[in-house]
Amino acid sequence: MTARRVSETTARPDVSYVECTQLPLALAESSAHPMAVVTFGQTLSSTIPCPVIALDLPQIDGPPMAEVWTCEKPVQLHSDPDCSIAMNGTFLIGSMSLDENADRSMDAAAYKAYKTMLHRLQSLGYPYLWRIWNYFSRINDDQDGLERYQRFCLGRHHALTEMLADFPSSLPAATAVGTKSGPLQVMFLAGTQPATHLGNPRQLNAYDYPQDYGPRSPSFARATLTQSEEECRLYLSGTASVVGHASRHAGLPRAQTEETIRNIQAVFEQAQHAAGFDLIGTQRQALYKVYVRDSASHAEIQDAIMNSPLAREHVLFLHGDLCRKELLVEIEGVVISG
Ligand code: 3EB
Repeated sequence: MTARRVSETTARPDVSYVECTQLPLALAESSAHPMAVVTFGQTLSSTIPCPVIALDLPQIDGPPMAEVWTCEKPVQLHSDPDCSIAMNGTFLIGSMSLDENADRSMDAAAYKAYKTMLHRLQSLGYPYLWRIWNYFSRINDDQDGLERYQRFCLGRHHALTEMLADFPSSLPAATAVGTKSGPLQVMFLAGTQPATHLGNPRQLNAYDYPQDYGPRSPSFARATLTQSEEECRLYLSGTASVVGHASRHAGLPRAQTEETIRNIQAVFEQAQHAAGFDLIGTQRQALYKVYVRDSASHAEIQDAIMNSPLAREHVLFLHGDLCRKELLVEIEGVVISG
C-alpha cells in the first residue's frame, strides 16, 4: 500500500499538552493560530478564540493539562448552533455537542451528530476524515434493551453508510470513551486531501466485528497516516486489549496494558510499511492519552506503561469508561516523525 500525500506542507496540525494555568500566556506568546482546546474535568477561566471541548474525564495525576491544537496558517472560524469549526484551507478541526433529551435515544443522537458533521465537511470542502473522538456518558448503561455504546455504533454506522464515500475503507482512526457526565461530544479532524487508513494484523477490523458486539459494527480504522514533504504523522485509535475480536485478560489491568502495547507496536509496524520509512527512528514527538476505568488499577497500568517504550513520551492519564465492560484501559496517541 502506498501512502498518499497531503499536499500543503505548512498547514500541519500542531498539538501539545499545556498546563491550564499557562494556556492564556502560551497562546498570547505564540504566533501559531489556535484551532481547538480540549480540557479534562476542568473549566478554563479565560476565553479562548477557538472551539473548546470540555470533557468530564478527570485527569488522574499531575497539574491540570489542556490539549492544544494550533497551526501556522491563518484560521477561519465557522460556528452554527450544531457545530464549531476551525479551518485553514488544508484541514479543519470541528466539535459538536448534542444534548440528549428524553425522546432521543443514543442511536438517534449519534445519527444526527454524524449526519450534521458529514454535511458540514462536504459543504465546506473537507470531505476526507482523518481522526474522530467520541465521548458520552453512561456508555455501558442499557437503554431500552440495548447498551448505549451499541446504540451509538448503530446511529454512527447508519449515517456513515448513507454519506461517506468508500465506506468502510475511508473510515479514520477514532476513540469512543465514556465520560462521567455531559452530552454526546464529537471532535473531528478532516482534510481537503485523503489520508491513509490502517488496520492491525493482530486485530480484526472493527468494522468487521461479528454481531456479538452489537447489531452494527464500530466504524473506525486502527490508525490513520498523513504524509507531507516535511513530516509523517500517525493518529493511533483508542487501542485496547482486544485480539482478533475478543477482549483478553478480563480483570487484569497490567496484562491488558501489556496486550494494548503489543497492539500499538503492531500498528506501528503497519504504519512503517505503509509510509515506507522508519517512523520510530525519526520520531520527533509523541503524545498519548491513557483512559483508565477504575482508579484502583491506575498504579498497575502506570507501572506497565513506565516499563514500555511509551515511558519516555508525554502521557496523560484520564478517568473514563471503556466501550466493553471488561476493558480496563485504552491508549490512543499521535506520533510525528520525519
Ligand atoms: C476496540 O478495539 C476497542 O467505537 O470508535 C476503540 C476505539 C474502541 C474506537 C469506537 C472503540 C472505538 O474495539 C474499543
